[in-house]
Amino acid sequence: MSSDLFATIESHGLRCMLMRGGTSKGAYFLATDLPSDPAERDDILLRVMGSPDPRQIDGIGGAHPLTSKVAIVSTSEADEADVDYLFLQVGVEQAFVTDKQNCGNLLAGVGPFALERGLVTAPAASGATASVRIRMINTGGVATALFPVRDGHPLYDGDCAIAGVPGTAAPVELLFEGTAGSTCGALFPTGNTLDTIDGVEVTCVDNGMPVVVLRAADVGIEGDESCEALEADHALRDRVERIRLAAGPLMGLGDVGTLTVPKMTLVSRPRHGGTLMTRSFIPHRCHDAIGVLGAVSVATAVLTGTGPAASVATLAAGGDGDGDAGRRVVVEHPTGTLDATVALHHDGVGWQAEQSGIMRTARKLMDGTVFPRN
Ligand code: NQM
Repeated sequence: MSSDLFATIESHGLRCMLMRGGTSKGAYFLATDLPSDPAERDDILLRVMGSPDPRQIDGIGGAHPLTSKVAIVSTSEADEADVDYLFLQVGVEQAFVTDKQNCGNLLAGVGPFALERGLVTAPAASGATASVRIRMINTGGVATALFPVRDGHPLYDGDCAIAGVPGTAAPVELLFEGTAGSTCGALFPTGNTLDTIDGVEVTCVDNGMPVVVLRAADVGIEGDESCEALEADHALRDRVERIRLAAGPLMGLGDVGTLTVPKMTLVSRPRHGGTLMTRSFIPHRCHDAIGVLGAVSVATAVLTGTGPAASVATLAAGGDGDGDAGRRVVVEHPTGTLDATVALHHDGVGWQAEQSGIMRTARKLMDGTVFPRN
């Protein structure tokens, strides 16, 4: 028996805002506009996005994992947050909707969306900055989004450029707390900063996103190949997937065959003056850039000073953003660089990650009613 809301959506459509969040794009909904039953909700979302279909031709999905994403936002009951954000990855070719990972890129749109929908208010003064505390439901942890507002509304235009997005837009600063062990329960879920899987040295790390970091050279590539070339290399993809499937149980994730985590990041020496070069499989398509929390996790691996990431990194000595807010790691990726600031220290017993920060932009693309296909 379907809920009344389900029936109403079938006949009248569903209120939806399409936003670019960082280098991803997704459909943003108020939780109250969607059925509370996850099976009903997922059924609607698959039909909204047009999945399963490699082109998502009969829906609003963009035919790639980075553009087949959903953010569900509601007022938070938690003292430490203003709003709750649930991220859902919607399969493109396969009919799945999963909450087993977070997305720091779509997160960039959550503060502006919450303001657009009246879940939070912002200072009216021109030149003011809104601050929205966002509880990340998928993983725990709180992100604070800081973005400019005008007359109490989000300001989308600005002069902040991020790699992977043409032009410039208003900055959205994201500050993270409590992301260590977000999905795996521990920052270094195997208990080590260096393991060997299938003969390859890896660091398994989860500072907001479970990631397996390995040296590109150890799987026979340079590390700066194009995504097209990497996706066409089936032997490489099989090798990387074998390592991923073996890493899953070691990271406390169990059988990850049908999960979108852990992500796989192949690292090599920096080519453009950054800290290190990356190519990320998320987990089967190659990322045009790198995920936000994925980058925070890779930066965390760098800062331990051990393992594949540290072995290829050129980290500016001392001074490079060092301080309470953390250390800056410039992560090179296929379309540019992403700066992640991570505060990490070893307390004599283990590594502790306190906070991290990253700069994104976001933009409202469309606000209206979406009609799920039949
Ligand atoms: O790691 C892609 C993205 C992401 C996730 C993915 C992300 C993050 O770029 O926080 O942003 O790894 O699936 O949107």
